[in-house]
Amino acid sequence: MTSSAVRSEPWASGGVLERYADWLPIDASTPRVSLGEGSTPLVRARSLERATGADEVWLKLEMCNPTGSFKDRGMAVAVAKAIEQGATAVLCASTGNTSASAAAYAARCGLRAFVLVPEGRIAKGKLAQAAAHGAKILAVDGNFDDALRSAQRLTEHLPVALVNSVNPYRIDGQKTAAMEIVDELGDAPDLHCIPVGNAGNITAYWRGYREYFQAERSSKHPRMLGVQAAGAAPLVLGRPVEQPETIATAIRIGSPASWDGAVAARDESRGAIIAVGDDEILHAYRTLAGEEGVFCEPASAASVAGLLSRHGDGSLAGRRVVCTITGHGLKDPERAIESIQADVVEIGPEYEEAEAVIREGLA
Ligand code: AN7
Repeated sequence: MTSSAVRSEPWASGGVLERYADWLPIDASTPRVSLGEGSTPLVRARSLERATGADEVWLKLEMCNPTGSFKDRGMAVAVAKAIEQGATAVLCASTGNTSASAAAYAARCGLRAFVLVPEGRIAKGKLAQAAAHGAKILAVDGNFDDALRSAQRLTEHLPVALVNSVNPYRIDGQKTAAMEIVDELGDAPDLHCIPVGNAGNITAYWRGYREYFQAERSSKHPRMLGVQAAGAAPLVLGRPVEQPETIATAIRIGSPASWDGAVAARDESRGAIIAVGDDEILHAYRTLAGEEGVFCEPASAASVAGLLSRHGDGSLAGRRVVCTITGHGLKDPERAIESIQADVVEIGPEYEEAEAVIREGLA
């Protein structure tokens, strides 16, 4: 197969700038930046179908993007546009995944990356990614909201491109996930569940669903169910939270930048934004890993926790549901070790000891 034939296949890993070029604010002069993001798996979740009574529950595995989170879709577009506009450096504030993604795409494109992260409050895997890709890491003695405020001011004064989701190209890149879902299912789902932190992604999905509906690629809009952690739920409370707290560090955000986008997604879709407790998040986290084979990070499990909290009573008969699984469980191994009881037996090097344990396990 020639390379151009590979590129023309919708499932080939040409990335979102290739696959969704017609839907993005790009032209022939925009570099086709890609690490093969997008075209992520959409898999059925039978245990959630049983719990909710829904005809179909699908998981959109955005954790399968190249750096292990949904951020890569938007980062590919934001970095491409930054290069097109002459930038040589990118900057972001991050609870971890944005910094991992920015660092990776910057490394690939020969740009400098500066990332501001709340010190001690980002998962180790994400920090390792930013370090591995050679980003300059600014460990902020404050929370994400403080870091984002600084990041926005810094980009006003310095020749660096801001690649947080306040950058509209991030939203455009991320909306392609909703388009992929419609392309794969043949229509929009009835309900879409998604974790909400800085609120860029719910804004992006809603834009993707709307644009596809307007272009008659789908016959309906889904209701959007945004899910926040109870200790970091400004959109549920209707006001910013000064000291957000949750074990789901990715969504430990008190003052979401895309507040209006999230509210519009909620109201225009006749959906809801709800809060779930850390215990519910951890329950969903364990269920996804143990019963579906999907090891995501806690923030990602919030979408499923929200689905179960609203519809765990089996009220979704006849409906088709999609949950976005935003980030990979390997990013936060410490949380997994702390909150999932490992089934470990210590044995000597002899064959017989291993055999005895396995015989007992099979019994
Ligand atoms: C796994 O990386 O904000 O509502 O700085 O990493 O679009 O913010 C991450 C957010 C959900 C929430 N799931 O998405 C960051 C950052 C995971 C995340 C969210 C994030 P938004």
